[in-house]
Amino acid sequence: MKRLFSLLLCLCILSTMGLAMGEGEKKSLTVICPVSAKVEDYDTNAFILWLEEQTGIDVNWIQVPIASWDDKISAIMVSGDYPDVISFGNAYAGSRVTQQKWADEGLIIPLDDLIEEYGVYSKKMFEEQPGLDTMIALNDGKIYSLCTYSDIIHCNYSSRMWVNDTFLEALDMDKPETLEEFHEYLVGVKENDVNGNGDANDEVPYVAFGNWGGDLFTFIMNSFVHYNGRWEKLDINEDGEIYSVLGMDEFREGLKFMHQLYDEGLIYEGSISITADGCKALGESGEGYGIIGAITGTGCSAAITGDEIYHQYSALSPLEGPDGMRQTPWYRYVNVRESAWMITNKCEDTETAMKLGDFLLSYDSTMRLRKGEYGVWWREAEEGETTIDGRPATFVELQSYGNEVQNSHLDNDLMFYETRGVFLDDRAFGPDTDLWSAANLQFFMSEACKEYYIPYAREVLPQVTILTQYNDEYNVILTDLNTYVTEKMTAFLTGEIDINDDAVWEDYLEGLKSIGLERLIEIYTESYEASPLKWGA
Ligand SMILES: [Ca+2]
Ligand SMILES: [Ca+2]
Repeated sequence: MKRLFSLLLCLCILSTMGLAMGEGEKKSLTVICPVSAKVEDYDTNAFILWLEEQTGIDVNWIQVPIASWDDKISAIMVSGDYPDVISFGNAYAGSRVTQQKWADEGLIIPLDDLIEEYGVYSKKMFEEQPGLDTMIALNDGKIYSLCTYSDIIHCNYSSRMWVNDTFLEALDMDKPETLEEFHEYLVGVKENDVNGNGDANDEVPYVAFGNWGGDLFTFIMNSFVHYNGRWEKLDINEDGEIYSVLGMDEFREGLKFMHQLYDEGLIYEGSISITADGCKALGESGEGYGIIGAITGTGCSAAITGDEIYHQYSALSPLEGPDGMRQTPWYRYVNVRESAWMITNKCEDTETAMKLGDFLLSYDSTMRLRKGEYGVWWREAEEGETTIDGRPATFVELQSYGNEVQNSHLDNDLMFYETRGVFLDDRAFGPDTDLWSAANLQFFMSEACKEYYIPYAREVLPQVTILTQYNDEYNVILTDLNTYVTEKMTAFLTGEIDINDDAVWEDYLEGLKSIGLERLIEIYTESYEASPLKWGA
């Protein structure tokens, strides 16, 4: 039924487009977008060819390597010679601030009337995701860009820890539930030959690599304080007051604990600078024996995918701290990528620009954009094929992809509407039901979230748009603060400065003050009050 509905919608929009374009008249558009390093070339990409054929629109793609996007797009906008449509695709960091600026300057146009008149899939998305249209609106309440919606459960709960079950067994321990038990486990790994290779010193108790969700601090800090790991590290209490965790006694207690682990040789020293590849090399350095006792990271893929070693690891729930705190940050709004489809004031055919953007949000387009060619990378499920929880599946993945460069799908580029079902939940599970296999990595992470993290989730403060008049001031404080805090946290961790010394702590607090932490909170609070995004809504 769902399929039929989607097919009807598809026919409906195609006939509308055909009518609007007139007989034989080919529409054209110019679109600029950052291109993933995993995508070869839009001009020959299978998804793009399909898209242009389906819509009858000939698109001139201005492809910018994602690494140079920020510089390139700024220069193009300043030059005044910019195209019909700008998509920030997956280069969305800070894009809302930029979007607001361009809207204020009249470089991009409001889309509300165009959505009303031509929107099919955008309307459906806004209907299915209540509050999304309000959320992406700018300060004047109008929508200036369509967005990508990508509901990936492991992005919502990205602070995770993995422990080695074989080591736990060797130590005759259950999975740690408290910080104390976790400490006991790490000591056990350090002192004993838990991997059984005859060497008591080759195990690494705890390692982290500094990627998103995998940093050294976030998982453990959440046993002390509401720590979201984001740059501004602000939180909101039950009374709706916004505060910073950075000067709190509980935050200091967390740092003391981290320093203790470091001091006792339980944290891998290279954790501060290690890369994902470095972690993987470390995890695989045991020639068939597990090496790492505990590792943070979005998957444990970074260190322990591949062979049998992978099977030794499973997720660890948040740990209970000394005052009973036990939680994981819930990044509720991380699903939304703004600035994915902006129509500029240079665009003469706004109807075509709107219709193409709208079509990208359809099921058919999303599946091909994200998963690749139909029949090659995925197909519709047949009767009897079921999901991991036993429901009838919608689709079957025929090939999974990792970091290879390809030219069939667009990775995370451009714009799409990916519900949790489209991403994973409606996918057929099997025939390879080994959760630890590389092909099932998404299931592995998803199941871990459901079982180990969601029961302890606490929503983080929504990341709101800072009011335009405060932007520059805010960014200066934020950058200084982040540099300062990152440096201090590392110095406290290693003992370069003493976390147990009150005078040193006072000095650190003074530093926060002189950078302007109070002012940062003030600006954020005012912006939060003006924003449609509300914590706990
Ligand atoms: Ca050992
Ligand atoms: Ca050993």
